[in-house]
Amino acid sequence: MAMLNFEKKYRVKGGTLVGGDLFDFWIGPFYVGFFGVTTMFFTLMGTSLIMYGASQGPTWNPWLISINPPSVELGLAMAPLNEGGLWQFVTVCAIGAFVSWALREAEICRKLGMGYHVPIAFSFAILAYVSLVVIRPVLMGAWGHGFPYGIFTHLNWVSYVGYSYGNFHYNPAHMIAITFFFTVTLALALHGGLILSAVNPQAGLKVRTPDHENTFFRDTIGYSIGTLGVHRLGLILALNAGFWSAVCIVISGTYWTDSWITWWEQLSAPPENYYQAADYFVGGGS
Ligand code: 07D
Ligand code: 07D
Ligand code: U10
Repeated sequence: MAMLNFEKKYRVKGGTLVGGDLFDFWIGPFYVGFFGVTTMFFTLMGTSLIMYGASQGPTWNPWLISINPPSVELGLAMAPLNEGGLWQFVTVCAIGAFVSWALREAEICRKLGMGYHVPIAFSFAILAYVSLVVIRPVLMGAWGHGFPYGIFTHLNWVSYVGYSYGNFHYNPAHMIAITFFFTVTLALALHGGLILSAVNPQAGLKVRTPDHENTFFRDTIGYSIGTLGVHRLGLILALNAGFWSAVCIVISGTYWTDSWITWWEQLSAPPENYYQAADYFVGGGS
């Protein structure tokens, strides 16, 4: 009830980025806004195109439907509709829908007088997606390097691309990204666990304060990051997980085209003129 009263008070006009009062209204629980309309437009377009692609065969099995990018030979040209053109249109619609969604979030933040942290966070997911289907394909010179839009086919793509670079686990940015993903999971488990243990006690026990929460970690590991700090940490860990994911895929096939295993060998192997260089310095530059 409190929630509904609050909504009644805050649902007033203003704060939009585009469109003024035109779409400044709610439908049921959803705020619409200019970017709500563009979100719906791109989502409906994109979904219809995927449906059309599915209707062209060979299957209606949702696990197996796949909208494939054009062949690599086509380069960065526009493809005929049934030979990758659909994938190109779906990609435009997907980016249109994701960016619209982020901007709609930003308008809602403005209306509420809040920071832009959530849309900024979502923009890192969008960056990861755009790095897969735009940045890397453009750098490599062909839309064919994007991933296919299908549940199983996109898994095949990840596996294929992974093995194309030997062992993808040796990609240093992939290591950093995975470490952030694991760390953010650990952090959320600790945070969720700590909050529930303090503020959702068993019947008969008192709710505990942030002092208890701080003391738990000071007793355990000697330091507490604090109630605000843990949220800053969570956000920064999650943004880094997305950012380093984008990096790990963009550098594969561009900066490094060989197996990722050899990237490490190259680091430890002496350069060709290593011994000459050593002699040079030992000899005092003579
Ligand atoms: C829980 C929020 C809800 C979102 C959900 C996803 C669709 C797709 C479309 C039939 C956490 C909704 C799904 C709208 C239907 C068609 C054409 C988010 C939550 C429930 N993947 N991926 C999945 C996407 C990539 C990889 C599942 C999207 C990259 C691996 C789902 C994208 C790479 C595995 C899915 C994307 C990659 C998956 C669960 C976009 C590297 C799995 C996702 C737009 C990032 C897992 C069968 C989930 C699975 C899985 C969606 C991109 C790897 C179908 C929308 C190319 C290894 N991916 N994915 O819970 O079970 O996300 O696959 O970039 O093992 Mg994927
Ligand atoms: C791209 C999703 C963006 C989503 C958006 C929103 C909708 C709406 C609607 C629900 C980035 C979509 C919204 C559609 C839905 C409703 C209503 C998120 C994206 C904008 N890997 N690997 C990663 C691990 C191996 C390989 C990333 C682990 C193998 C390749 C991450 C392991 C080989 C690529 C990661 C492992 C391999 C990756 C993915 C373990 C295969 C990538 C997370 C334990 C043989 C990809 C940018 C991510 C990447 C990627 C983790 C193993 C290959 C760090 C833990 C060794 C080719 N891997 N991997 O990026 O970096 O999320 O993509 O073995 O391309 Mg890997
Ligand atoms: C957090 C938190 C916290 C909380 C919280 C949460 C984080 C401490 C206080 C939140 C967390 C949770 C609730 C937990 C669960 C969440 C997850 C596990 C994350 C994943 C979430 C999901 C899987 C759910 C996803 C659901 C979604 C995205 C909703 C789907 C809704 C829509 C598609 C509608 C969107 C609305 C829009 C775009 C605008 C309004 C539009 C309409 C209502 C439709 C009408 C359309 C129009 C007016 C436009 C007309 C269309 C046009 C012009 C197009 C025409 C084009 C043609 C081609 C025909 O920390 O605090 O607690 O709770």
